[in-house]
Amino acid sequence: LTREGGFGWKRYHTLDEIYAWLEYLGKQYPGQVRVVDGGRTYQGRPIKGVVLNFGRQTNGTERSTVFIEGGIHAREWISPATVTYIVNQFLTSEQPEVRRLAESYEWHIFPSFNPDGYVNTHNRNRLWRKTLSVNGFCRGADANRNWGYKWMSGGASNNPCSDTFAGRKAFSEIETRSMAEYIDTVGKKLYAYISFHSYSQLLLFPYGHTKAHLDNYDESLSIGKKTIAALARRYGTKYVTGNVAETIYVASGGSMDWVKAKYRVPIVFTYELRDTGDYGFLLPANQIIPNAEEVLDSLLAMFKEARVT
Ligand code: ING
Ligand code: ZN
Repeated sequence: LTREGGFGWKRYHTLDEIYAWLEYLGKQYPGQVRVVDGGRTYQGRPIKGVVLNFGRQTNGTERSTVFIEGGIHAREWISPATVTYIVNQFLTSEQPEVRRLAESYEWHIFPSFNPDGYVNTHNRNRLWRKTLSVNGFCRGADANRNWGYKWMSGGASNNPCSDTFAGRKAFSEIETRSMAEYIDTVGKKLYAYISFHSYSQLLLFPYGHTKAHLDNYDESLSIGKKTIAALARRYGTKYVTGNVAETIYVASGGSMDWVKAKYRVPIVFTYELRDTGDYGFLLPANQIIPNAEEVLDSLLAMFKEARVT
């Protein structure tokens, strides 16, 4: 086994490989890594994550927890790959800035919010997006339209066969319901919530149901600009930042909007990772590492800029 436990970021991994690696980390770093179960999926799989805590948080405020969400959409493979890369860097990097970031917070990190869907993209349909619940003749709800804030108020479908089907009701999906319950256990401590999607090279912040500039819009925009500037520095990759509704489209029932509205978390962003459409969801595996490197650069800047409490 290498330092990463034989895992690596030269190819995309299956759910089983990701889960085996998380368990390996729990054994390898018993003082820093706790493997946690966020709940079960429709097909009975666990939603596994890790809690990283290096035991000397310097953030010093009530809000000393960061939540990272990956893979809520099954086909966006670069998302779980980026999230596992970040976990590995937090555990193994010797760069002072990375160490400082890792050790300043308690991290709750879930590489795949949609394990059934992810398995489906490996076994049957590479471009599957939704969960796999049965809804009449069609399967699955869009797990990023199913959260209970402004549910079904734009950019979501009531047709079970649509890729943006919002579900029969808010939190109809066991995946969103159980992850919301998990987030409730840390909600008041959250300093930041970061979610990873692909593709389009955007750094989005709330809200998706309205173009209005709500909560700490100005501050989010200013942090967003500095974050994408840092991202571009390494390889020149250009991102655009702004709220969801103005920057891509109106979309309601997303996880980050629910977290922002319920807990007034200061730093809430969704990355739309590489690329801008040449490969789209089928981003070649040789881009996993450069993509993740520039994202980690950008996170260092984001948390340096973020001085709100
Ligand atoms: N994009 C996101 C989607 O769910 C998004 C954009 C982010 C919408 C946050 C709402 C809230 O449509 C992709 N590519 O899935
Ligand atoms: Zn997505």
